[in-house]
Amino acid sequence: MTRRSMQEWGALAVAFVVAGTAVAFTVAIVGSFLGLPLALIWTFVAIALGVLAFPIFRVPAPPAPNDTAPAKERTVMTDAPLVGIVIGSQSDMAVMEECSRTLEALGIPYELLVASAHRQPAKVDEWAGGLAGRGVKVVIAAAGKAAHLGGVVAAHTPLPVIAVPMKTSDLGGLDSLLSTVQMPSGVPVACVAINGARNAAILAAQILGTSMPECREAVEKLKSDMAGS
Ligand code: RP5
Repeated sequence: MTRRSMQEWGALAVAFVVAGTAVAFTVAIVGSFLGLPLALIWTFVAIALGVLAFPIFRVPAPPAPNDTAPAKERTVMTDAPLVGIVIGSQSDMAVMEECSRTLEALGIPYELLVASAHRQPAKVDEWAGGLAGRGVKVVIAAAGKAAHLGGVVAAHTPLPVIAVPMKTSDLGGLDSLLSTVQMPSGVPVACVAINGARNAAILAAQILGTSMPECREAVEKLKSDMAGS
């Protein structure tokens, strides 16, 4: 039963209760031959319906978004992505759209996955472990708070990983920055600025540019445009 139909049933039951009670007391007051017995029966029916209607009106509260909201699956896919972007939460999307836009402007195909290192570790492991075999060359991982996503991805792929520490409401992103940048020796993660989505895309293009002339040229044009020349 949908939430709407439950509410409709609840409204109907309450209307029935009100109408029944009104009829019962009208009959009792007018003093018809049925009188008090009918009034009592109606009152009992009204109370019973009221009790039944109560749980119908108790629509379950939606789950807290941070606890159980399912993250979206791959939200952008191309046939032959060169860059794999993973973001820890849908809430990171607004900032990371600049990363996607920059890659698009540079003509670099990418895919984007929403997956949390904490809530969906198996999904992150599987995705990261398959990237190199699918021809992806660089990974961008964006996460906030105790931001382990970049490190977890780096643990599962030989590809270079660029991390974007997300700005947070509690600590302004310093939490994300330190969690991301302080990787122990042996598992490097390149880290751009807090919310540095655009720089992550440009750095990915520069890495690609070391072996792909078209990417290097795209970066050269970007730099030239920034210089106003
Ligand atoms: C991290 O925790 C995410 O990358 C996000 O930046 C932060 C908060 O996530 P939500 O609670 O908004 O899903 O995992």
